[in-house]
Amino acid sequence: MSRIAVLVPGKMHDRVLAQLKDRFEVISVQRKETLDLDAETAKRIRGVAVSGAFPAAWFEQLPNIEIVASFGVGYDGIDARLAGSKGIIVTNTPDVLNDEVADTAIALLLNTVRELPKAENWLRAGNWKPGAAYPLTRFSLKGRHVGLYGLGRIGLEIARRLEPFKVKISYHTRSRHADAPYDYHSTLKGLAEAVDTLIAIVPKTPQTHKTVDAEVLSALGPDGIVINIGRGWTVDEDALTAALTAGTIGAAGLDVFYDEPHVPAGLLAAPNTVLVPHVGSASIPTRNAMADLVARNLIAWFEQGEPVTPVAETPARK
Ligand code: A2R
Repeated sequence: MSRIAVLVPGKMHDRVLAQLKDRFEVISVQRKETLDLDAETAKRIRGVAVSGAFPAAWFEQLPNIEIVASFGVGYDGIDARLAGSKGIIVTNTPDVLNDEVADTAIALLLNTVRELPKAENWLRAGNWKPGAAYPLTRFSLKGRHVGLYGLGRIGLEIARRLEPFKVKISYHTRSRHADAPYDYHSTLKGLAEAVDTLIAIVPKTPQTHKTVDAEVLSALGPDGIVINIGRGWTVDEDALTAALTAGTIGAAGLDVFYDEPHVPAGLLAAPNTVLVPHVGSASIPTRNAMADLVARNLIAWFEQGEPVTPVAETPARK
């Protein structure tokens, strides 16, 4: 019996490939707007494992796909509604990365507040000599009021980790989360007015585009700190650069950028920034867990007829 054909466009975690190769015929192709596939091969493909975007044109090229298993929790690169309308399942990798991303968020926050990367550079540059000390940091986490923009799976883990730091915690989401013991604000501007530290952990959607804008930044105030661990799409980078440069806010820690891997020169030059290259979930154990979930989704679909973690916009079964 011939094996089910699963397409892998572009780069994919080795652990996904190894598990898929055990059970399926894996067809790897380069990631291009139009995939390099003859019509016969394209017709045989029933599943896809992808990391990053899945352009809408690929749906046209692959008439018999049943499932697109995406590596990562955000699936903004896939038109899930379109997939759903075609009866195609999209899966992502939620939960298995919550702890890692939340840990990274706390590290980014502390590094931004206490300037540890700068202090280390200072030491490595040979500045630590008798009588010389790294300057006291302007900010402390003590007494801060942290606002979470997003209180989903990851946001909640960040909030829980913040509790022992004895900071006040508030949040903004579209709807109040009744079981969350934090102050709710129905607008992002209202949250920014109430807090001095904003952590963004929302998905990339039309509604979240550049919502951390000049107005929100100015509401945070001159001692304000912005941390973004969700998507670069959410922050107006020009407004952030201007606010940091003018001292409208105090500091920013960013893991994600609008047009990765491009980091705007203005942000690189701006004072008081900690900039890291989208490493929120990027540890070997967590990426392994994400890889296993990608593979499990495809295997569960083809062997049991039910994926493990389908996204809300697409069917959970055919
Ligand atoms: O709005 P709600 O109550 O559904 O809360 C969700 C919130 N959210 C928003 N908040 C305000 N305005 C919006 N337009 C808006 N859209 C969504 O973001 C919820 O609290 C949170 C998303 O939570 P989850 O869906 O559980 O996502 P998770 O796993 O925490 O990951 C968040 C994002 C991913 O989509 C990736 O882009 C990134 O983190 O790695």
